[in-house]
Amino acid sequence: MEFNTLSRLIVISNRVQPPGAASSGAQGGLSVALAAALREYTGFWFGWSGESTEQFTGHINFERDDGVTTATIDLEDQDIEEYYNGYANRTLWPLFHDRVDLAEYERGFAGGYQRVNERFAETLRPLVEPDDAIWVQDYHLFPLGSELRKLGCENRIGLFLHIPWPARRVLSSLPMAEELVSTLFAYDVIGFHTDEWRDSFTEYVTQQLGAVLNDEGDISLGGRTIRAITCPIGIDTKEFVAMSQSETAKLSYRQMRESANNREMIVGVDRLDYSKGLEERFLGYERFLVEHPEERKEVFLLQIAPPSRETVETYQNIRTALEGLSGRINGAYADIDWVPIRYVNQGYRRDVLAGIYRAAKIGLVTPLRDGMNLVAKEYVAAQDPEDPGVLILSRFAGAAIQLKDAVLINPYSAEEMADAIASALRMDKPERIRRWRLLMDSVEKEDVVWWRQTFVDALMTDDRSDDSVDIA
Ligand code: GDG
Repeated sequence: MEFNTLSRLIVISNRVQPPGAASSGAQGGLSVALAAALREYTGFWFGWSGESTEQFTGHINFERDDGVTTATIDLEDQDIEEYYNGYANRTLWPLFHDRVDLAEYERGFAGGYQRVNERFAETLRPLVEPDDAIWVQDYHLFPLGSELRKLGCENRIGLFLHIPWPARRVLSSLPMAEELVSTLFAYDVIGFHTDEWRDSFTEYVTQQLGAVLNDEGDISLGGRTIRAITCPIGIDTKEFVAMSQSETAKLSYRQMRESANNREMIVGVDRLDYSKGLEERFLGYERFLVEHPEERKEVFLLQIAPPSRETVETYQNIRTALEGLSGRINGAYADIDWVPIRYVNQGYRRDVLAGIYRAAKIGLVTPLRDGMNLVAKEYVAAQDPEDPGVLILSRFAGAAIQLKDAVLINPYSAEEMADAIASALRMDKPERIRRWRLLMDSVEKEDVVWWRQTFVDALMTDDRSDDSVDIA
């Protein structure tokens, strides 16, 4: 089927956030990207409202906002605790980011996760028409495809995973991992940001579950054949470039430069999450200050880190650790007219952020593990083509595969980070422009529209001879 003859697209994600609110507050990368993709389709975006209810009723609240129809349901407190705070945030998220030490295995979490996926399927099923394509987002909803099949859904159903797929031995530590991963064979297409995540998935299902990889690259198990594709997400580049030239962005750029007082600014922008490598970033920057005392008052680090998942203890711990670390570094090196780290725990409007990115000589993006990382791409898109800044990027972000012309570093090495900061500050303009053009080329070509088209095309192309609908 041709992409533009698609009748409707139903996108499903854990949280649905009103797209009109995307310009303010701390939006996750996913919600911003989905709002942009959905604006061009009929269909709707289904998921949790973020609200709780005493008893789950299955009532759906439809709204139309900024060109996108949303359909949301409220969940019970117990659902939120077990499914969202529990299995999604305390089990799967740390595990899929290689933090087995932080992963919590509770049967109650797994039960709540399964129950909410069933509730999603039962509520959504009556809204699905035969020609709809269904696109499920992320690790919160792994079993949803299989639950929809049980209810007789024969539609094309795809899943996109926004986070890494872990190594087989890491995933093997999850109780019932095989059962969970088997449910993924209810999908037709599964998308990953990088070949590494896709290959890791393929290795797990072939080695652990006995699935068979055929010559075309499709994978079969239990009478179902699925396609695993690499399809890196992008940003809405045109929109972001336009936003970086808006009056608000210009004002925030000017204010930032004035407040920098002729010093160079290094910027980091991240949800406050242990996967983003913020402690290592502060330590790498401290190392730079130690090794380059002459640069001390010439530069400062602005770290914007809006709090996230605050009810989860590991997130409270990382917040406390960062407060301590930034306080210690500032205490050790600050002078009456200079503070080395400006550490800010609040979110800013996206157009304000765009101006801030543009005012920074260095974008410091150093996750320890990250499915993609959209901040790296936003930083590139916001730069002044005549005088762009330098992107320092972790090798362990999915984005490093596309953004090869950034200064790529190992975020665990404070020395490497310190060297990268020093060389970025010294980098001459022709070299900065050369690198930026190559980075921008990628950010422009593989933007969010390309991502959505690539995934939906793969979802709608059924050239496999399988028995797709015989699934329980
Ligand atoms: C997951 C994966 C993958 C941050 N602070 C503010 C703000 N943000 C926005 C950024 C960016 C987004 O949040 C963060 O995107 P990331 O890609 O870094 O990360 P996750 O939220 O972890 O998202 C990730 C992504 O899904 C998409 O597939 O890239 O690997 O973990 O857009 O700008 N936005 C505003 N104010 C802030 O202060 N408005």
